[in-house]
Amino acid sequence: MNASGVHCTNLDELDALLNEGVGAVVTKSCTLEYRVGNPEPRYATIPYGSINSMGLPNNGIKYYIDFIEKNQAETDKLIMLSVAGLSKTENLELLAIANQSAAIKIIELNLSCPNIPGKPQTGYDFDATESLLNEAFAICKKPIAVKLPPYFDMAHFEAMAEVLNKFPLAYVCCVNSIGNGMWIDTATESTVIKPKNGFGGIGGLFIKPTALANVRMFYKLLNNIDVVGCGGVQTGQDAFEHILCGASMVQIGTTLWEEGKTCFERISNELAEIMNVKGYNSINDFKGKLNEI
Ligand code: RRO
Repeated sequence: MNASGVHCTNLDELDALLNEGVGAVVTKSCTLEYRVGNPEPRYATIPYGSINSMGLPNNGIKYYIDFIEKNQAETDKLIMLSVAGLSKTENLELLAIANQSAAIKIIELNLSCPNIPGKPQTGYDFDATESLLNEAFAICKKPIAVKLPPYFDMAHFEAMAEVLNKFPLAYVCCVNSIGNGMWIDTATESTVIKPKNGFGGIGGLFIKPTALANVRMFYKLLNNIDVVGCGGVQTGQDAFEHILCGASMVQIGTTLWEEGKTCFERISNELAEIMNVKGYNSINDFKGKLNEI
């Protein structure tokens, strides 16, 4: 599936994804109202990946609910609504609105947008995450998943997993971009994106080791919650590695942005070829079965 934020902000992009070889589609993280986002340039291609500070540009929740109401009944692909309120109150309002629509089957709650000036990521505040999820599950009776930021410390993996294990989450997606990195153009002696003085979320091959570690750790620490892998998937081999770490599904962000929607078929074919060579018939034959030497 696509990673939220890439190829899923407007109807043309969403319709195109539905017609492509994707397993599922997730919409751009939305707020209650339309947001123009941060000033451009706000995405840059860099060696081994990307840097972005889009600033949550989106068309408002109603736009995405309309898309799901129009399309979910006609497609066998699951369409997930991604929500990213700028406050707990906004998140709860978004979930309450989503709860009203019969067409919505699952919601991905984004706890990890790194690019809003002055707004820390909820996923780095364990108490705030627990409090939000407590109220979210009280308000919203639909399956809820979370998109997490990357963690870098064993104590943080354990603290977050302890919180997440208290809730019947549909899945946990690891990882959003690595927040607040920087890339510099030496020729111009300049940052490459404009918002936040050049600080932005890092994605792409750069972050595969961090993504794999997060998938692996949450796969081991979570009880009966699926892990979805995201980060650095350029090839079928990368997808294979995510699944080996424990991912049940894989999201593609930077590669989709750079290559376009044909990446799904290419990566699926490459993954199928690896499975064929290894004699695997289903991802359950190797999911989570990483050899730890
Ligand atoms: O829109 C963004 O700036 C953005 C979001 Br909401 C997110 O979750 N992750 C990201 O890298 N960019």
